[in-house]
Amino acid sequence: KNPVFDWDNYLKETSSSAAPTYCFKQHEVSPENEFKPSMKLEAVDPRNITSMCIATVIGVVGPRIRLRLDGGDDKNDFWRLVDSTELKPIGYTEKKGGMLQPPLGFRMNGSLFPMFLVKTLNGAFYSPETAFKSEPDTPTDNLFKVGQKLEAVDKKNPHLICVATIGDVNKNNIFVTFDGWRGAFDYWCSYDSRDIFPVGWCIKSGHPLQPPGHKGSRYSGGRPNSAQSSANMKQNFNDSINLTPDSASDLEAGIQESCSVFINHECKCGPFMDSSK
Ligand code: MLZ
Repeated sequence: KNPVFDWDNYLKETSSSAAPTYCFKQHEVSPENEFKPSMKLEAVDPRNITSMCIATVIGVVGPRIRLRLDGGDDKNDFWRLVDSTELKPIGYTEKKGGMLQPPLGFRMNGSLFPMFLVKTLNGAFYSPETAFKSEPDTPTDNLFKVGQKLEAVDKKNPHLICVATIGDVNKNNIFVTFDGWRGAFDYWCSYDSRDIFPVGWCIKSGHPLQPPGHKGSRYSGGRPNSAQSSANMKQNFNDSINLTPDSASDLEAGIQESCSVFINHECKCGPFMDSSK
């Protein structure tokens, strides 16, 4: 078991401060998690956000649940907070006059979906209405400041909530950088994202917190748009795949010339490629 991460000490060591709680779209006290594995509910399909699907609770950690869409595969599980507006009790969509949809990648012929629905819900363990908690208020403005610390979901490993720093602020967006990971997991998101939490949220909510990595601090908390950071990102990427500056520029030119590059979606592709494409 991991020892509890010592935020007080870390803030002192890094002479930084925590982003104030009023910056975040999170409840002061996390709601209770009443979901249990195998319970069913309705959830927005994360890969097709206009669809409401049937989902099954696969795991429960603190105020978060791990979900799998019924009729989909087991490679696209996702995590949601129990106070997410994307979660609804079984029956919600029909009551609203809508229709439940097969998940993206439904494993049967679409014409079989109505029958599949009946089967998957027959005798199922429905999540109780009380398990669905109301969403927190949205802060009226983006009040984050560069350098402030927070806890944030690692979108590439979404079961993890990790030690992070605000690397940049632009209008309604913030750049979340993960301490000690040289930029490999950093991302932009809206200031009212549900994936970011104040310092101390994990311990208060009974959720594990991943401590900083050991990959040096060259790129922790840096600004991604400055020439310096961009150079750092290239250097880090080259380091990570053992490229010399020469072979790196050949590779870069090659990537820009060719029409398509096929890459494994699990790869960390560095600054030149988007692994989601
Ligand atoms: N096993 C992975 C986890 C990295 C998680 C980083 N979180 C910011 C790795 O070591 O690459």
